[in-house]
Amino acid sequence: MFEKELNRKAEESERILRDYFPNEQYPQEIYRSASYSLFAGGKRIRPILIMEACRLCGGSVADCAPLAAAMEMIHTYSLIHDDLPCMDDDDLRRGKPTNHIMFGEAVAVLAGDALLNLAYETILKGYFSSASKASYMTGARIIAQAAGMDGMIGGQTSDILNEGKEPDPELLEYIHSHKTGALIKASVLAGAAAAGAGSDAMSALEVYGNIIGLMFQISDDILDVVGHESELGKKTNADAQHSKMTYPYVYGMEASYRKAHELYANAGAALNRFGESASFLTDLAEYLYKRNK
Ligand code: GRG
Repeated sequence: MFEKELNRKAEESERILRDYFPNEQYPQEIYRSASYSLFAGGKRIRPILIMEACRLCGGSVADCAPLAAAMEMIHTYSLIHDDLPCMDDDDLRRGKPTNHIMFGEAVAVLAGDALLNLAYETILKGYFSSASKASYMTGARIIAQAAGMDGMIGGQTSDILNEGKEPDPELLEYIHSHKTGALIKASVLAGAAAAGAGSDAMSALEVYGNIIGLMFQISDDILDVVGHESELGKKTNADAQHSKMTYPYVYGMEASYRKAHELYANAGAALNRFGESASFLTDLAEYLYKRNK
């Protein structure tokens, strides 16, 4: 039942992304490169979070579709750039050769840039048709901030600059909450904001967003150690090879499993005020906790 609903929402995200992706024109290579990564079969967790938080707070898909598309474009650009030789230097992503392997480094950099730009173009397009412009722009601002220096880019910078350092819990918390947690939390909050959610609902969703953001990254750290390349669609053991500041590195595997479980156990409680209508988000926390890809 949950899996069916998850697939339906992933397909809806796919449709929205296709609606906002431009038709190919000259120079075709950049359209092909951007589209190659955007439609490479991601799980679409972030747009799903946006749409579901929006619904939970009384909004509809129409209120947040451009924000959902923009978030996935930003996420995909970050993956393209993260895989570049100057960053994590990966040649497999979403089960396919990475963008720079297919199109060369220069075009991959440009495809990341193009997706980031398309994200903001999509957000601006959506503004004109949005029913509640102030709420929509609040959501847009949450996304922009989370993607920037006080969010994902800050986290990525710290991640790269601190490779090979001694275990440091404070640094780990900064890297995880910014590099990965920021976009996940922002997805929940932007969807809610687009629906005009009040401060109580926003606070509850912020707690939920923080919990699943950290849980998602700890699972990612664990999967990098024990996961399978064929299921994950990317190389494993990459964190140790780059001497990354990960949860298993700082706390060990046992404590990492325990922490991920503790976060999962608390995710549902954060949404108590919404009652049964939050069941999809509660189930999503379980799905993310138990994921193997
Ligand atoms: C280059 C500015 C810039 C930022 C990069 C995304 C990121 C920041 C780094 C990626 C490193 C990484 C693999 C982190 C783990 C968490 C994560 C973002 C996993 C990928 O997200 P999923 O599992 O991927 O949602 P799919 O492919 O399903 O969309």
